[in-house]
Amino acid sequence: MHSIHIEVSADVRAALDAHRPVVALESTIISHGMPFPENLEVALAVEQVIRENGAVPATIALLNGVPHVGMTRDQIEVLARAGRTVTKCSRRDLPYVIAKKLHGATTVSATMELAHMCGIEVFATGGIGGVHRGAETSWDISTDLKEFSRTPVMVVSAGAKAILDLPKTLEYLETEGVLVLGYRTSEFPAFYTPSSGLALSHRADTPDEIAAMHIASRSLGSPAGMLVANPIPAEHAMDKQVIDTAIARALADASAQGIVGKEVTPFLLARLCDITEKSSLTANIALVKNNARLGALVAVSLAAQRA
Ligand code: PSU
Ligand code: MN
Repeated sequence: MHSIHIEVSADVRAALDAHRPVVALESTIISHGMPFPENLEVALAVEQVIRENGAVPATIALLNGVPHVGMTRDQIEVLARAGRTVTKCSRRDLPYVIAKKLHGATTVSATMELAHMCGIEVFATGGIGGVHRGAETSWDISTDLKEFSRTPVMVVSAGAKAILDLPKTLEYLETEGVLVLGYRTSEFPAFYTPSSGLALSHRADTPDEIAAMHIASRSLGSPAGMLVANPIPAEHAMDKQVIDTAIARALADASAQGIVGKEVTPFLLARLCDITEKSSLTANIALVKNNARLGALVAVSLAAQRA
């Protein structure tokens, strides 16, 4: 068993001890995914959506090297104001940030790992990392994808952004034995738009079905997590032409400026926000809340089915 100290907030601790529903939230979306002050407003609003739907939110980050699961408003504000100066922390970065006693904002992979260590099984976010376009030469494949194969946490997301190579991302997940479940859709959603044209093999139409599949996965003893792909609601979706053009420009800028490694995703997210004059941010906020709601409903169902 692990022996590292994790600072679990009192409300999250109480919920876990009583087997009540808890939903994990990541913090890179706060520090590196959105500008201040919208990032702070969204982080707090998303927690509220989870509470309104019957679960306890557990925002995860490292403060002075200590992993925190469940954070206060003031702690979230520290990350929101610090923005991209906080260390973006994927699984490989955790030992460094812990030993150096740094602040770290957790990506999907590190959030899954810390959530799992605390017994949290449901995690809601916006988009996951994936196989980048040009990966056949750059080898840029997010460690988020590998994490799904070894950590049994369900992640509710709006699919993956078309800054990525979506067909390769789905192929990678299939190779790693990860169930990708469309929620009320048979297509993989493309984050800002509800569809990518890529068919999914599996779908679910109710939170109960999703929870039952997670229970089945756990009862098989599978180490794998699950990706629940929840499309952006139609009324908040962006125009495909507008977002595709913005993505092409952002990718060209990244390439011209020689952006590589862990800087790629934050750079692209910030460029998209600028290029679209924040209309991408408005869509992003709507879909994160939508994912938080579904995450809470699934966590509630999971607790009920196990009771
Ligand atoms: N995609 C988004 N928004 C985000 C991220 C990805 O649409 O905020 C963040 C998540 O924290 C994700 C991380 O885990 O970026 C992936 O980074 P990379 O591509 O460097 O693995
Ligand atoms: Mn990468």
